[in-house]
Amino acid sequence: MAAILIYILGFSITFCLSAASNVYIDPEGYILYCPCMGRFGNQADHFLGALGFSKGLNRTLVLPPWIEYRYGEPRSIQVPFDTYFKVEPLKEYHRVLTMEEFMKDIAPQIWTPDKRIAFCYTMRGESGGCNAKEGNPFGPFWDTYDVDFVGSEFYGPLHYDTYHHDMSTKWNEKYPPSEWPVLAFTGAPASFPVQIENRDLHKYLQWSSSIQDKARNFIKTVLPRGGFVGIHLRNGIDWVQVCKHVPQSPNLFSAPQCLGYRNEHGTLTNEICQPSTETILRQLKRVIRGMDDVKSVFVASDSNHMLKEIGNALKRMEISVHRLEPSDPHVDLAILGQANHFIGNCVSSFSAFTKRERDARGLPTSFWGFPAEKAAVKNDRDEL
Ligand code: GFB
Repeated sequence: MAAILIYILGFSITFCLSAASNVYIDPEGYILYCPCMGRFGNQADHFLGALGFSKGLNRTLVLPPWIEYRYGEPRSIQVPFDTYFKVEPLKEYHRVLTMEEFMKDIAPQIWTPDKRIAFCYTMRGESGGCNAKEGNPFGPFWDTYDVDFVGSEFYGPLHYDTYHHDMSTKWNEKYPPSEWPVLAFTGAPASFPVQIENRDLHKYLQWSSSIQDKARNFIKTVLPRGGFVGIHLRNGIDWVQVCKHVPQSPNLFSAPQCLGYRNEHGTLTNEICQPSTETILRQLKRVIRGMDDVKSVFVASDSNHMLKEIGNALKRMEISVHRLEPSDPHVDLAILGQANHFIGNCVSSFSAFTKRERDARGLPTSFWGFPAEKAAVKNDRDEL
């Protein structure tokens, strides 16, 4: 009996620890994906979905870099995952490693160039197959790691909702890790906006020390001592285009975060998507009046911070208004996460990031233009 046990143990260890390098290879396999849709907020939504999906399939998740776009540059830039977030807290939930670690240590053992198959739901592009490297950011993403694909695999009709339909079993039956050690997806194996079951995974997503320090330093050195309200004003030209879809889209983008996934809390209005100056000032004053010891307002925006308008409106309350300069979206988010109260844009996935982070810590959030104002409006308007 003992001999059999020793034999089995010996076999498993040989299987898991590659002889060549003593690197641990997960016998349950790996999931790799390109966060090829949208900017940071979209990618964060997708990341939580991919994390839940990897847990469902019991495969190690390879943490992809964040994809960024610089004005005037034709190719995306890939920023290592751990530039913005800590890796360790994620391990409390599931097995993960960075893309850089995977390519350096694991790929040479189990994902050599001849084994690189791209996964997609169905044909992508003109020439058959997944065309995983066609276009930006697809090509630049895989090029960053010198990855080329030798084939394509269409996984439809399987999908990513591992909380229903016995989906994990179906994936593992069709793609057993022994035959398919790596599933490399052309896009995120996740839905947008984030599936409700994966929202809470945000608690494992914690800012890197460098982002955290920058946010703390700003709060300590720039904001006056006392409480502060953080607000997100999403008002650039791209957003004006997005809000044109309001009449046809009762639950546009991240709107389920306030309206509910089935619109159980209401329908989208233009004031929720692009609140008027009047709404912003009125709502901000109302929030401040309901709080103790607010000394400042921190404004994050992709375009117009409205510092003058807000400063004038709050002058009598002796509240100062601040923004971060130069602009930095991740530090903006980390500061918003620390505010005593946050007012966000319900449609924006950038705001959704902060909402989830604050929910995880039990901090309050409200949204511009939601719920629709009735009686309170008139009283407040009279005071403006
Ligand atoms: O994050 P994101 O997917 O959120 O894209 P939305 C918006 C980007 O705009 C952010 C910048 O990643 C930032 O680069 N941005 C937005 C900001 N708000 C701020 C801010 O307060 N501070 C700073 N520094 N930067 C949607 C996308 O944006 O916009 C869609 O989801 C589409 O894919 C649409 O592109 C037009 O959900 O707000």
